[in-house]
Amino acid sequence: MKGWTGNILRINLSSKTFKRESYSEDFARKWIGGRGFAVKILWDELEAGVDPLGPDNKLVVALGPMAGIPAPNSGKTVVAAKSPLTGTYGDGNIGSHITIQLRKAGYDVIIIEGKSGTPEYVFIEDDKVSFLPAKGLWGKGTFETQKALEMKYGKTAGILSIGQGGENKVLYSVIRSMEGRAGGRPGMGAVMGSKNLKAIVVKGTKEIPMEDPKAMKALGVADLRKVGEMDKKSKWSVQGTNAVLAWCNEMAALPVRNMRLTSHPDAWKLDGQRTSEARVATYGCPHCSMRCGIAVLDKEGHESELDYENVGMLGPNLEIFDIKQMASLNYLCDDFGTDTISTGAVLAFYADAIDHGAADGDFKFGDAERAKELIRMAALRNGAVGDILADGSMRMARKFGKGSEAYAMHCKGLELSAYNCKYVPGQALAFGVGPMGAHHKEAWIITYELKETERGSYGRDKAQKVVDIQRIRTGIFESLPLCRFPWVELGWDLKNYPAYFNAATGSRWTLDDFYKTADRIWALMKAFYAREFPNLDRTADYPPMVYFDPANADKEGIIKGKHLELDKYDQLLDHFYDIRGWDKRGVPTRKTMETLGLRQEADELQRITRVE
Ligand code: PTT
Ligand code: SF4
Repeated sequence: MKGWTGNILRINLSSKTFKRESYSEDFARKWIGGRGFAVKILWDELEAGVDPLGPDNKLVVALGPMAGIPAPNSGKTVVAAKSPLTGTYGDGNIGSHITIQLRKAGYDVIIIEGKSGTPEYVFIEDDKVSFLPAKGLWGKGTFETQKALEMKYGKTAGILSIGQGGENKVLYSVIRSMEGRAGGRPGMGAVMGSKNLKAIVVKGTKEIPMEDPKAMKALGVADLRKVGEMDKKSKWSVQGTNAVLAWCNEMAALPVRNMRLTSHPDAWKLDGQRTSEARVATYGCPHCSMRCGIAVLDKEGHESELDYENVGMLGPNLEIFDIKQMASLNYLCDDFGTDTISTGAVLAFYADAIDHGAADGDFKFGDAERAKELIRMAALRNGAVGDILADGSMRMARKFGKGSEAYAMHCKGLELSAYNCKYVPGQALAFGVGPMGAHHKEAWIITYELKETERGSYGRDKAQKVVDIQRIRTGIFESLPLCRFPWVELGWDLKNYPAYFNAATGSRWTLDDFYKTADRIWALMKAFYAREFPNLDRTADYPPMVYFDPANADKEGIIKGKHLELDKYDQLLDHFYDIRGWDKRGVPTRKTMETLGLRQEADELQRITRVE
């Protein structure tokens, strides 16, 4: 087998043992790598109902045939587990030196099982694994942890670590790497913390296997240069992801005040031009020629790396428009290792629930100093307030009651990213149907929808577009895995990706092969959800109910009086299920699963819930 290492490293933290296992070429070609490997491994190895924060959950670090090879933006790693936030499959895609080092150590996958008795980190050096005490690291933030491990193992060592958020099992804690990378929104940091695992460090010395290394290197290096030239020409990385903020504000799609409002006159204070002007450093992932990590100084003088989601959720969504204060909230999330998107949503929901008399408390929109305290309290689970905030919006709403469930802005427990879908039905569908919850990484159709379609329409074309984008993102970018930005932001031709894959693996795949694999992965992700929640129905695929409430419609501006309509959303959902071959509850049918080569999985699912 060329292109893949064919090896999995299985580490058991309870017994302090490890073993190298191989996987077959059939497995590699059926699941590609990254998310594909992770969802299949977790489906096979986890019993339904397993405690996500117990020793029987497993953390999977998964790479694929493009990971770490010289090709545009190939420095990404998938981290996955059963999520403590949503109770189903969860993953994240993180830029890290671990992508390169793990492949050089001879592995495509690490499976971490069990739980260490005391805080530890693991050091993987080619075929050796050491279990080392995390004394001196446990209780520390991610910046200090990363620095200490870099001092010991070198700047290019592959390092994944957690902060106090993960240690204290904050349900939306992430895994961090390098200066400003973060991944695993649905609580992958908490899964590490529950295993008493502070960090994973990897160093490898072997060659990454490729069918024709010389040809692949020539192609990849030339293309990295071309992507860099396209970026310079388009100037995309001057503002990076935050270029979209001004557009969202103009289009009435910005999250403001717990997504109650869709634009704000002060939003310009945080837009791409302002964050770019405040830049003091630029960071990025390995193997990238369009680095997008813009760091600014926060109120306390720390470097804080900003992306659009961070700015949108910690700025306008909390009605905080002071760039330094917003950057302070972002820095704290990074240091504690808690997700910026969920943090912004949780705090906004808390302020909204207090406003509406559903919760007691003293937090108000716009209060940056109190927001800092609350982020700290959540990360440390300080007191009853810290504890409830650490559990995320869905559980907060269950506790608060009094109708607050309607405006807790999550789907399946995962908080919405920074696109306010008050009157954007296609993007609302993209959030609603995500088997992991509401994450723009699955399908970001908002620019297409607002630029190229009638905004308020619920046509089949929108459902088709959601499926098309899900196929591209999961089949190519989450599974090879690679960063999607050359394609999304610079228009780098998708046909380049089968060319890299074929050069690395000696295959003759076309884009359709990736899309078919993506459908298989998606069907299994939704089957995973159905196995965990056998009584599911289509309401699991609805966006927050406040979007359907006429009283929530904007009182002024370009979408004045507009809101989503439930009967029409149901029609859109029917189109989506029909295109995917899922039943009216949103469960893949037996025919669909069998066509995708998932007969065994359909049989297993049938033992737990109805498979039509
Ligand atoms: C990603 C999510 C995003 S998506 C952002 S900003 W974005 C937030 N970033 C956080 C952060 O920072 N610190 C923190 N404590 N929490 C954070 N949570 C949020 O996490 C990220 C980039 C970005 S920046 C995006 S869009 C793209 N995402 C990709 C993806 O999902 N898949 C893929 N194949 N390529 C992608 N390229 C881009 O990567 P999650 P990163 Mg990320 C500080 O992890 O869980 O997927 O959530 O990994 O290396 O930091 O790169 O406007
Ligand atoms: Fe990382 Fe940004 Fe480069 Fe993508 S574009 S690889 S997220 S630095």
